[in-house]
Amino acid sequence: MERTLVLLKPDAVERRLIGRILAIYEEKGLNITALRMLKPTREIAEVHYQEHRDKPFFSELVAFLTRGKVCALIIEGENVVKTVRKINGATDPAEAEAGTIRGRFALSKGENLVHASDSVDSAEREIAIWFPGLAD
Ligand code: IDP
Ligand code: MG
Repeated sequence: MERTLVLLKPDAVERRLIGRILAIYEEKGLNITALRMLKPTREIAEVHYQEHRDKPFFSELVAFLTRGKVCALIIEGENVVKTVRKINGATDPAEAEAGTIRGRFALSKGENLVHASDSVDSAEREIAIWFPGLAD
């Protein structure tokens, strides 16, 4: 079964939106098969977002992800990578469809509540970072 790596970022935890967001994935019929709460180290954040290391917002992004606890999830289901990206909505909440998580609950392109892997390969790379015991 396909897997994806989801993060409920520090803004989601601070705003006490974990329960509502988890319910959205579950109501879709997806299975949450692993879940942990942790405050990411700088190293984890930098490896997770390595594709963005040359972007102007990289240091802001790492500071954001490491400022508090995140809720890391593995979600499984048919076409789960694409489906969760669709449920989350576009990166910029101003562009996100109104029914998506970012469209409903977020305003800021930086603080946009959720991360989800963008491909099956990314998912396996990211699962190895956040759930080293559950890597393939
Ligand atoms: P994604 O989360 O929708 O996959 P990416 O382009 O991979 O979007 O960007 C990763 C994260 O970096 C975004 O979710 C957002 O938190 C942050 N980010 C992206 N673009 C900007 C920006 O222009 N300014 C500030 N933060 C940004
Ligand atoms: Mg991305």
